[in-house]
Amino acid sequence: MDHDPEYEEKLKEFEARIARGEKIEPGDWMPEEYRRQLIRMISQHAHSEVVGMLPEGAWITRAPNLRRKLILIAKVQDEGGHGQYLYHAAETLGATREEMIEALLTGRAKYSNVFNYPTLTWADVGVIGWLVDGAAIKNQTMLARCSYGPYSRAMVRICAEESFHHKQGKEMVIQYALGTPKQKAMVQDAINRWWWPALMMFGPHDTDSPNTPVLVRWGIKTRTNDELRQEFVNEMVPELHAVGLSVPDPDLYYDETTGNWVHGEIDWDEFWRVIRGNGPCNKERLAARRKAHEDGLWVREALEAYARKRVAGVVS
Ligand code: BYC
Repeated sequence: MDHDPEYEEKLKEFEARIARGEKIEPGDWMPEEYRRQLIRMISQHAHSEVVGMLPEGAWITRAPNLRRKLILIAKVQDEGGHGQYLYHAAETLGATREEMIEALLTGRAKYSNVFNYPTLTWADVGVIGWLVDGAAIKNQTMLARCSYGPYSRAMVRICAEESFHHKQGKEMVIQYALGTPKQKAMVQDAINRWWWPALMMFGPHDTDSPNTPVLVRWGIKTRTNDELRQEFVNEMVPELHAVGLSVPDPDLYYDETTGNWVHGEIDWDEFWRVIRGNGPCNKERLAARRKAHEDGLWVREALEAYARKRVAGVVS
């Protein structure tokens, strides 16, 4: 394929379009590897949204007041909606919903490492909003400018909703950090447990990231894993310090020459263990998704029956 002149010509034009900042749309010519990479990334992203509903969803019935409960219900519902936009974006590339869901439910597909940890206290809900959604927004703001039209447009809408999630989490964390000693201890404990998984969300270091070069070449990623992680750490550390919270990293220091907060070593063994299915909650998360899928069978069957009747002209 590399030496096929016709392919080379198409590839050149495709890359020129990306260089001009044009969006690639579903029917347009694209290299198979571009399609494969996008299906991989978008479907994993969709799975992350629907699995990501579970850790916070567990606290809906235990929210401390009606205002917090309403916010949390809206947030969890938004994540389900994000999953929908993303599955649709992947479908425009030829992936079917059935095969994507099957890959998730059988444990073949990856989804974000961060959702395989338990939510032990109410403060986790605030910390997920501030740290986890904060990390997600960093990455997704970049993806809103990606070269594939349907993914980039889905991201614009998702980022708008995520920024609400981020703000409600930040408001909650600040309130508890400045609250009673018990509230402050609870929120610090949540920061201590979520800090490292949030840093891992950006993916392995650039030197260990096999997909980054091709994703950057074709404008899917415009920043690398390490660049985004550094930007996140630089923003988060002063904000946490400002409200009297600490970062659970004894090696963290401020480098005057680069202006960066330099973090200590990430436990990559833990990262690989979690994303290969052996984190603290992987089995529980997949069991919950399987149950939801089975419980929803009657809805899918009813919709199919209705669609058949419409085609037959029995209902309008
Ligand atoms: N978790 O070559 P690399 C949310 C995998 S949800 C799991 O650097 P890439 C929210 C990676 O897939 C937001 N796996 O990969 C929802 C690859 O394996 P494969 C989720 C990870 O793609 C509910 C291998 O490691 N956001 O906001 O260049 C409630 C090597 O990595 C992770 C997205 O999904 C990880 N963290 O870069 C609250 C954004 N990192 O596939 C909030 C879209 C790496 O080759 N995705 N791996 O077998 C991306 O931007 C990129 O895929 C990543 C990784 C930056 C995550």
